[in-house]
Amino acid sequence: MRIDVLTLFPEMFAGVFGTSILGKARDKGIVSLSTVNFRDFSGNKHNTVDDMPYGGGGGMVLKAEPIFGAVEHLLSEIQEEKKPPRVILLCPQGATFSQQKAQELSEESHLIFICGHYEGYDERIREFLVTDELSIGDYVLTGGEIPAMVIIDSVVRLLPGVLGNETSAITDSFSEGLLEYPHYTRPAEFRGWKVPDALLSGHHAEIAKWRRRQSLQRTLTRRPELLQQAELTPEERKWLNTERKTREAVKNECKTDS
Ligand code: 21W
Repeated sequence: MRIDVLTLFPEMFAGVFGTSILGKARDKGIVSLSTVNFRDFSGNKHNTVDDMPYGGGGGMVLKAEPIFGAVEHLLSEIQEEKKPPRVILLCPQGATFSQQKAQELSEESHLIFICGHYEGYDERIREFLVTDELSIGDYVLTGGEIPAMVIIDSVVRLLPGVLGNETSAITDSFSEGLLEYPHYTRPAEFRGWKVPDALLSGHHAEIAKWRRRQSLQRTLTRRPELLQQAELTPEERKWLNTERKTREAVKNECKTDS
């Protein structure tokens, strides 16, 4: 996979792209990670990339020329028979990024990310250049660089050969729609706190059953909305309903007590 990031702050990416799993994926040649400073494509002698908005009002707007110039420069480098890249604009009003989107993007061969920095974009960038608009959630950041890093991290780890243990990408939270069960390692007792007996039993079926129960319970308490999408057996749905009723009863008990 090839990934290019358009940014005014390429230095922000050096550490993230060179470290840990992303650094290894790059060293192995599974992904190429590059940045382009779109100021180099301003096309004017003062190298300006933004301007005042037509119609007035506050804030500055990123100009169309530098962004089109940088993207078209990248397109000119690739052979025409290749599938065209996804051109992804990071912006607060984009669709919220998710594991499903990570999966979808990991099947592409070329991604181009466009990062602005606390500014609006000239609407023609959205309309005539971009294929996707993404946000990472409902909070305000200073720019699209950190969101681009978040998305790239989650996409690259899904590429074949990136994770040592091939099963870990699949069994992680969200991939099967449930939160993970609790993990323990040695010692079996730490400051008097014991590891659950089921995990010490060595009985594989019992361990699997315990873990599945814990996953379901944990998802019910922390992220009940995930259960609507999760793949559950009829028995599991039934068990969750009794669990819900027990919790409801306990809650009502507390109300009458106070
Ligand atoms: C913050 C950009 C506020 C724009 C007109 C002129 C990308 C982000 C961002 C930012 C505004 C993401 C304006 C979650 C985020 C991002 C910076 C408002 C200012 N309008 N996901 N100037 N949160 N944020 N517009 O902040 O670029 S993905």
